[in-house]
Amino acid sequence: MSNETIFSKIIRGELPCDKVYETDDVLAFRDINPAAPVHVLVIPKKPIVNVGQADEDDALLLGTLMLAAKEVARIEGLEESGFRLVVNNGAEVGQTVFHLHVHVLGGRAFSWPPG
Ligand code: DGP
Repeated sequence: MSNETIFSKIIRGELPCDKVYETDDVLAFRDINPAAPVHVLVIPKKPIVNVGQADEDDALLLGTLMLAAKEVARIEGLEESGFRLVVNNGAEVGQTVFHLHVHVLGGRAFSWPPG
């Protein structure tokens, strides 16, 4: 199954993004429709659909994604105030782009449980 999404175009530089952080393996950029004062998406450059479709071979990359999210939080000055990481897995829970991404959210108070 092809996993060409809008994020593929962003990774290839065919669509612009407001980049926050990049390595050989991951890219982080601001969400186009921010849900908080800080709302950054961290994605693997490998086109994994979501966590549910990741496999054992992706273990290192999944860890790298979490550490990249932590680095984004540091860059955005969220270490003291805290931040929330969200990973939607499937359309039923709100996934709209089928390329794995970690939402890094911060800069306001959050309630629990999420909606
Ligand atoms: P999700 O609902 O978890 O699949 O989140 C997808 C997010 O991607 C959503 O918050 C909006 C964001 N998004 C969709 N298209 C674009 C785009 O072209 N550029 C940027 N920066 N963000 C996008």
